[in-house]
Amino acid sequence: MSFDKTKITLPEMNRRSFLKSSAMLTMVGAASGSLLSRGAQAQPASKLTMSGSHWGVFRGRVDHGRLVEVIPWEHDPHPTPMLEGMMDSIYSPSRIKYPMVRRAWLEKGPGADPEGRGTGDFVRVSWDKAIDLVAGELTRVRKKYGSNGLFGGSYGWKSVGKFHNCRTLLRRMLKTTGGFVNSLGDYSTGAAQVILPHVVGSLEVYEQCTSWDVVRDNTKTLVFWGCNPVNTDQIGWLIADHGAFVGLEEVKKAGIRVICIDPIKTETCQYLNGEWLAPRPQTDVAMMLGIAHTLYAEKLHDEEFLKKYTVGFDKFLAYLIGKEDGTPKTAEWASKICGIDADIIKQLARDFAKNRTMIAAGWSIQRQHHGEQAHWMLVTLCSMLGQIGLPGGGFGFSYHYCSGGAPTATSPILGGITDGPAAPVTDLPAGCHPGSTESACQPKSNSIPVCRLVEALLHPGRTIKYNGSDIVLPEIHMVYWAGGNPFSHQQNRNEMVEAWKKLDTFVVHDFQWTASARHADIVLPVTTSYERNDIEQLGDYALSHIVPMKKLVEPMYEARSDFDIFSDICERLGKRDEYTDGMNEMDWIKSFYESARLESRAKGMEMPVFDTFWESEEALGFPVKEAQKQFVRYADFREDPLLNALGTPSGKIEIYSLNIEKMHYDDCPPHPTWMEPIERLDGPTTKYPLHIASNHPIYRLHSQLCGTKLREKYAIGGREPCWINPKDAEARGLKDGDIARAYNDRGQILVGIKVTDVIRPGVIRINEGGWYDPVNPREPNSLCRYGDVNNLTTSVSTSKLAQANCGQTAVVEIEKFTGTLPPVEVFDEPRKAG
Ligand code: PGD
Ligand code: PGD
Repeated sequence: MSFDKTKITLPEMNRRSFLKSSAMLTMVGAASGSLLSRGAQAQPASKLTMSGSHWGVFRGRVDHGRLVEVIPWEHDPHPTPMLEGMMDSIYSPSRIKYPMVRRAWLEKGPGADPEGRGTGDFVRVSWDKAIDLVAGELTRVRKKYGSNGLFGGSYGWKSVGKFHNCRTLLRRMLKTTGGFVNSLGDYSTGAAQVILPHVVGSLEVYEQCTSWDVVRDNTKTLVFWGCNPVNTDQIGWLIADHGAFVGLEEVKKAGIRVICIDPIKTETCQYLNGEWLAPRPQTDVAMMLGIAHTLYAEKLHDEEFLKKYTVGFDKFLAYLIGKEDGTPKTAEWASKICGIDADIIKQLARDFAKNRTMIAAGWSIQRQHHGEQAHWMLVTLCSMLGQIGLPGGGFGFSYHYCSGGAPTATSPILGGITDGPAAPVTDLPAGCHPGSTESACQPKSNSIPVCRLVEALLHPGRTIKYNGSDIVLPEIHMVYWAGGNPFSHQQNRNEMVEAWKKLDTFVVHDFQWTASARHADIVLPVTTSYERNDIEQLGDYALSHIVPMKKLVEPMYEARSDFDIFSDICERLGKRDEYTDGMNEMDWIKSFYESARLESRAKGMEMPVFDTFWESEEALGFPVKEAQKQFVRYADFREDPLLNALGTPSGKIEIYSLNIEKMHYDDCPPHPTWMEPIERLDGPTTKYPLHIASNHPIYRLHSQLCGTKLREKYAIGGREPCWINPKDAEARGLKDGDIARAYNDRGQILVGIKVTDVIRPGVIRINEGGWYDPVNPREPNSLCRYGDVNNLTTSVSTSKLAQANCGQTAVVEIEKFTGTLPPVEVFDEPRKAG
């Protein structure tokens, strides 16, 4: 090789297999023993092809054109069992085979029989016809309603790969051919990513954390606050590196004290033998205030830190001690709300202050009504503790996501396909001409907060507040989705189904018959990433390798890549060359690699030429510097707060925000505040007795893989599982394996019962991502047979500040299902597809 092996390495061709262990690497195994895989078996080195996924790097064994084996990469410290499901996603019966159009739409035109969406009455059409229909409808809608009539925000996940990035490819097509309405923010951190720039001057939720090595060597108390990395670090937005599992193992070996604050005794808590504290869900801000009050009352807070690195503590203090509203936020006050004993709250304050404490927070605590307050209050609490910027102290908001805390390698950033040049101006105000520089003639930003699409469909023209600005919700007639599954991720399914009836046309690209595809008018079958070539980096934070993602098998049935489909649509609209830049799949992949090669040269490293890399069947590794292993978040700010000022107006941590004060929002005051959510367990106005924790699933990435054999590992009676505490189960006459109906005013679903004492009384767990399967789609509030939890959640937004989703806000009742069990149908092709 012509490159410096000491700096960049293609690992030795040592193809050991973890296949045997892959199936056994269950979460249960993780909870009881080592998280790292060992004892790999030797495998023959032939016919294996490398690729990558949200679940890790792997090699696929192909026999007579069929993928028969998936072997986790030998350098993966903790392969996930989800890789098994990945293989099945190619061959599962839920695969979309051909372009399909809803019969009423095809025969009677856009908007016909909107109640028929989801009934499965599809007609197969040729690709030519499908492309004509989509191109024609884009033209019709834009001509009649302008680009504001077309929503292309297409929020959601996709597959890994820098080229076949379907959401970006969709936006590129929509931009190239005219304008469209886009989306703002995301469902993961919708509230935190809007509030934290006001508080610490950056999104923070996606920033690197203090490294696991530093935690191991310095932290005395490690708190997982609504945070379950053993589950959620199984996946990556890029290819998962699983570096967090190495960190967790080190923490365990070091014997660090671990406290888990969570209504569920999580896999992380069990693995690390943590102390489990189970507050009422949605009451974390009150509990944090109780700790903060104790710190202040017992003079344990760090005045020096507050003075030097923060602004607004005095105003917050008036609230904390009750000067502002007459209610001191004592541990006793907090205890009544959160259900944790006041003495425990006080002891937490003392322990946190006296020991080096790292608080690792997950994101469920902000996916709730008034979710902005949780992370703001957590930063405030850590500011009072004064350990931010010290080794092993402060907070970390991404330890549970894509292995935050795994040290970052010195590697080039691998570029990817972009959404192209700025959108042509199609909706100019009257009297303006294209290219005008007058401010009144600038195109309006037509983006809406990501979870407000349903509100826009139901209330076009309504003005909503958003982070200091006003947004007029557009009148949308056509929705286009490629990547993401809105009939899984959006809250209040029945409201959404009603809203969708307002649409003329809904187009979906996917490779499986998700509920979104079933509710579409035009469904286009795409390839999985195992049926095409691509390239990707390993580890969102680690960025340790560049991985060749080589095609394993030919496309199934008539599936085509999103890129090819969009290229054809652009051709119909006279824009093919602008869209493709005259390049094909391999040209693009090579161009990304070559740019990275140039960048790496500037960093003093020499990557091999593309062909060598591509043919090597190996991931290209980059070095990790010692400084990265010793990374401490906010150390530079602590060292010199003037030189390394934060991106806030004051350059400091803002415990009180003048910018938020100016917004005058009644649901987001200018300092962290406890506010009752619209509903919660034992809340003052709550109608139903059980809270649902709609956590992220152990064996799925949201709804991805739900349509595969992996379901056999967790489904109960063929339904999505529902964890329930023995006390709550007994009170309702429920036992393991029963099928039950969970319901509230918004919807009803069937679930399979799992009785377990790792969940707090009063709370049930039904994971998000179960496929929506209404018994009769034409009937309002139809029973969902499989168990899509978003039938039960509320679509209210967090506040006027972030307008984010509240997936974790829902209370329900549950009862044994005694009727005739309707069969689950959602995992097969729609009934009348053909
Ligand atoms: P996924 O199941 O990942 O869910 O919602 P999201 O919509 O992201 O959907 C990805 C879809 O893209 C799948 O249908 C997959 O088949 C498809 N896909 C994959 N690769 C390709 C490709 O190459 N081309 C095309 N065209 N399609 C492809 C997730 C969202 O749910 C998120 S991120 C969060 S954090 C929220 N979490 C919760 C929650 O905690 N609680 C509740 N109640 N609700 C939530 N909803 C949110
Ligand atoms: P959740 O599972 O929703 O994960 O990361 P996030 O941290 O949001 O919640 C984490 C923990 O919070 C759970 O143990 C839950 O019991 C607890 N919890 C729920 N409500 C409360 C509460 O009110 N208070 C407290 N203290 N705890 C509470 C999600 C992240 O995971 C995201 S956004 C994505 S997109 C990825 N999704 C997946 C996935 O779908 N599947 C897996 N296996 N891994 C993922 N990783 C990522």
